[in-house]
Formats: sequence, C-alpha cells, structure tokens
Amino acid sequence: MTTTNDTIFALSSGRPPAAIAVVRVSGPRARAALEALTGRVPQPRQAALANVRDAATGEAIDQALALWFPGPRSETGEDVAELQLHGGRAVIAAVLAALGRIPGLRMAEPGEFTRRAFEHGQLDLTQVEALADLVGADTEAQRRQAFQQMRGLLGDRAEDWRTRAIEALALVEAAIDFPDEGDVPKGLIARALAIAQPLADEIGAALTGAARGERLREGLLVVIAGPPNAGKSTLLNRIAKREAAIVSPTAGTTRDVIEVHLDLNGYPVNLIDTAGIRESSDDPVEHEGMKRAREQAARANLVLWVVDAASADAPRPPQVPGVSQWTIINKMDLVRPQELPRLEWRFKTKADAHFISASTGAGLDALIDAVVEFAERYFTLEPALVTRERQRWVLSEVVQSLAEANALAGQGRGEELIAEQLRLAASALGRLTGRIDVEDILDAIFRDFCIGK
Ligand SMILES: Nc1nc2c(ncn2[C@@H]2O[C@H](COP(=O)(O)OP(=O)(O)OP(=O)(O)O)[C@@H](O)[C@H]2O)c(=O)[nH]1
Ligand SMILES: [Mg+2]
Repeated sequence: MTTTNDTIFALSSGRPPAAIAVVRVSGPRARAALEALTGRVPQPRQAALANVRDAATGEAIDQALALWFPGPRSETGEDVAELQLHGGRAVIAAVLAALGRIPGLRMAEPGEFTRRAFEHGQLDLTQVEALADLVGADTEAQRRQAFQQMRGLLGDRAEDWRTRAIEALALVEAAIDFPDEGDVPKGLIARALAIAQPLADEIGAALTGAARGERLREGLLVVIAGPPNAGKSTLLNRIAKREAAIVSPTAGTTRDVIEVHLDLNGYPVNLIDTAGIRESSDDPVEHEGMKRAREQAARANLVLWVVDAASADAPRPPQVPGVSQWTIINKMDLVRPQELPRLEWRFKTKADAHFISASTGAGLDALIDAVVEFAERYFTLEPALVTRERQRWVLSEVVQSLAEANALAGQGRGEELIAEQLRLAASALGRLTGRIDVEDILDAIFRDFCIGK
C-alpha cells in the first residue's frame, strides 16, 4: 500500500500533444523537487517563468511556468508544485523521468491527488464524487448539478443533519446517565424526538429527488419501440444525425439494443432503438431481441411507440407505471390525402400522438422539441441533493434508523435501544461525507450540556 508520506507527481492535463501540459507534484518533497528542476521556488501562488532541467544530468528540457502552493492552502492540502510545460510527448516524458529520479518521489496512482485532498479535509466524499461527475459532465445540466455538489450542496446539509442526529443522541444518552428516576429522563427523550422526527422528514424529502439526480448523471432514458418495420431505426438515425442503426425493408432487422447519447438543449438523453415487437416468431434471436426491447421499455422514462401510418391501429403495449408513452405515427409521406382525416380523427384526442415521416424529416423538429420539454419537466430547475446510488442508500438507512428510534420511543422502550438507532443514523451520515468521528462530537456536545448538575 502507498503511504501519504510519499511525494507524488503526475501529468494532470489531457492527452498529449497539446499546447500546454500541466505536471503537478504534491507532498513533503514538492518544494525540493521544484528547486531541483528549476533552481528556484517562486512566490506562493504566483506564476514565474522557469528553465526546467533534469537535476541528474543537468540537461535543459523546457521553459515553463512554475507555481508554488505551500500547504495547507493548496488543492491537496499538502505542498504542491505545478509546472505548465509545452505539451509535447517528449517534453512530458523527460520531465516525468526527471521527477522520477528525485529520491522520495513517485508517480501518483489514479485519483491519488483527490484522495489526498479528502484525507486532508479539503473535500468531503460527496465533493469527491461531484468532482468525478464534473470531469465526466457532457451536458450543461450535468455540469450544473456536479458543480453545485462540488460546492457542498449535499455535503453541507449532511453535516447539519449529522450534528442534529448527534444532538438527539446526546439527549438520550443524558437520559440514560440521569441518576434519578422521574420526569427528567422523559423530558430529555421528548426533546430528542423533537429533533429526530423533523430530521427524518427532511431527509426523506431530499430522497424524493434522488431518482432525478441519478438520472441526470446517467441521462434520461428514451426508448424507441414498436412493431417491426415501422421505421424505428430510421427515426433513431434521424435524431442522432448519423447511421447508428441498420435500416432495411426486412422486418426484424434490429436484433439488439442500440444506444446513442444525445445532448438535447443541455439535457443528457440516452436514445435507444430496439427490436420490433410482434406476436409470433420462431427465431430465437428475434425472441431475445424482443425480450430486451420489453426490458428497455419497462425501465425507460419515455417510450416512443412507433407505428406505420398504414397500420396505426395496431395494438399498443400495456402502460408501465412511471413510464410515459407516446405514439409516433410514422411514414406519413405514404399517406394519401384522402386517408388523412381518418388518421387525424383516430388520434385527435391524444396529446401524446406525433405524426412524422422519418424518411423526409417532416414533424421531427416538433417531436424533438416535445422530448426537450419532457426533459425540462422531468429534471426541473430545483437542483437534486442526492445524485448517486451510494448517497441514496446511506440516506435511506438514516431515515430508517430515525423512524425506528421514534417507534421505539412511542412504545416506551428502553433508552439504550433508542440511543443505538440514533447512533446508527449519525454514523451513517458520517459515512456519507466521510467524517465518522461521532464520539468526538458527542464529547464536545456533552461538555456544553447543563442538566442541573
Ligand atoms: N416511406 C417511408 N419509409 C420509411 C419511413 N421510415 C422508415 N421507412 C422505411 O421502412 C423500412 C423499415 O425501416 P426501419 O427503420 O429499418 O424499421 P424498424 O422499425 O427499425 O424495423 P425493425 O428493426 O425490423 O423492427 C425501411 O425500408 C425504411 O427505409 C418513412 O417515414 N417513410
Ligand atoms: Mg430497426
């Protein structure tokens, strides 16, 4: 295992060649490394031009901007040196080799800079997760969510929740420690519940937005499904603006699930094309394809059920709760004018019917606008507090423990049992942010307590 006493270095910028490459060094020997390579240490947090040399051979490598961030006011909380080099592969290789030759320095492992930032208290765990999301964000809405998380949207709330859970715990512990039987312990339990109950409600409310937050990370799931040959793959290709799926006049062309990732007005959308669904088929591959199509449709946010205008009356699949379903009447270019009124009459009461031609593109802009509106409604502007499964699991545990504490108190059960549930809630909240020192805080709160002693 690695030790945090090591001084680590890495190329922090993207894949070379590029105009600039950023190499960072973090740890107790960062200053020595900067001196060895550039012969100087600039003023803290001020860029300085520097000649970079290999300390071992004395050979000049590059001219760079050097920066010096003495800890703890640095990204990792340790001493950090940064070199902004010319971003060629050979330059980077030579600088990394030169750093590697300095005793006490080694290449960083993936995520190690962030890990050190966490270990030195610069970031809590929710912020670490947000940092990963920010780097991975493809769309504007994802960026916004990740950035808010990184600024502590959930982490700060979780710390507040944890403090309140520990306050409630301290009250119950005080009731346990109280020497006399009588009304005082009961009063303390009541005060603890007055904290725990609203806390459970508040965390429960935060959890209601969790599906939305997780979905924004992964992308809204829009599944194109329908009978064979209706033009599903043609529609996917049209929206994706590329030939992602094979299109052919043979029914049963698409067998597997085909997925494209789209940025629709800043919202991430995963658009999925599936095998045509029909009642009878002896082909085991087609059967498997239909099974996958149904599975995708069942976990979608929105199903675009595509039908051929010539057979628009074909039966639709059953509605799945929580999954919106629109009917897309395709191949409108083939509809003769005299048939139009009948078709329109058939769907006139349906707000969720769209008439399109995937071949000519007619009606597509309106359909895409409707999907964007759907995404806007789904994600809303209110930022989601919970954006990851891990966070959802931990907070569900907290709500469960708080509810259990309330239930136990309601049954007049022992204070020890109530305390145990509150302790579980507090330590789960500690796990959420990575701060798990319940006992320390408990001691601090106890010191301030005055219950007549
Ligand atoms: N005229 C016309 N033909 C279309 C339209 N959309 C698709 N087609 C044609 O219909 C045939 C089937 O299209 P696909 O996109 O492969 O249909 P699919 O629903 O993916 O079919 P499966 O994958 O077999 O389930 C192809 O020959 C397309 O060119 C349309 O709007 N108008
Ligand atoms: Mg297809």
